[in-house]
Amino acid sequence: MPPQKPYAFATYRSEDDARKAHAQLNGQKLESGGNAVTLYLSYVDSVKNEGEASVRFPEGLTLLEDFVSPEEEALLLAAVDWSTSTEAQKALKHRKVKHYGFEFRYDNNNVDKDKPLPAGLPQECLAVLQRCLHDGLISVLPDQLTVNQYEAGQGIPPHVDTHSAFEDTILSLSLGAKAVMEFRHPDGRAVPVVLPERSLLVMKRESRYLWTHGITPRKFDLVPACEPRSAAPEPDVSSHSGLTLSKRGTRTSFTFRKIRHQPCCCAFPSACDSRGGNASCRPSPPSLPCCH
Ligand code: AKG
Repeated sequence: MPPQKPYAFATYRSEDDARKAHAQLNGQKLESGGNAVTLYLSYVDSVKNEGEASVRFPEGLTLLEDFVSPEEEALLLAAVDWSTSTEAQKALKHRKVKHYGFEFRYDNNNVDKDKPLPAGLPQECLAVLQRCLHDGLISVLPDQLTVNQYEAGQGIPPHVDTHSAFEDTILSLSLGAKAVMEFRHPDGRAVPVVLPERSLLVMKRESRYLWTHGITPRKFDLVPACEPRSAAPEPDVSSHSGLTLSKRGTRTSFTFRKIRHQPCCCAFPSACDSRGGNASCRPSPPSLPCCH
């Protein structure tokens, strides 16, 4: 499936198979959820990968695959008790959210820094966070955790985490299922990043302060047909031979942040609420009434 194109390529083992498919499918109508589409088929001998311009990760973004084991993943997922949720959490009609350490307020996209929650971060997170410290991904332990649970079809609007609320490094651990997170630069560049289950996304500097990140609410993602399995700090996201559809499952993310107690003095004043810039780059509540 070439990106941004309304067509896909299918490869058949033999010319005979291709002819049969063409004869049976060309002009057929498909009905799906009230939408009707007609399939039009053409033959091609070969496909050039010219649409795959190289797209680099945003500066400061690192994806570490298999950061937790399947056993740790199960332990972390079991640590979240979804039966108790506060008023603020219930107000979110879409994905489920739970906060630890400090409540994240979706009305002002900030935290009440003088009102820590009675329980800190679940102790099940400690081994993972110690590994982050040991590997130099963070220099201090986070004190705020947001757990988001997305069913297929759910997402989170594009946003930059409020500069004045949190320090530089933001960690997001993906558990249970993969999803594609989209990063967008104010100049219009967009970089889709596949987050496999058990991977850790580390957002620092430009990727944390300037690029928005979000997950489009949909049931399928376009992912590389041969997923790169590399822990390289800035992989080339186009290093694949094509894209295919991946069905979304239930993804639970653990986002770890450190509360900021001094004004932010990042290198991105246009996006910095400490310098009077756009408070959080999140769409204002009236345009997105029930999400982030
Ligand atoms: C947030 O809670 O602000 C997030 O961006 C969550 C990201 C994720 O689900 O990985």
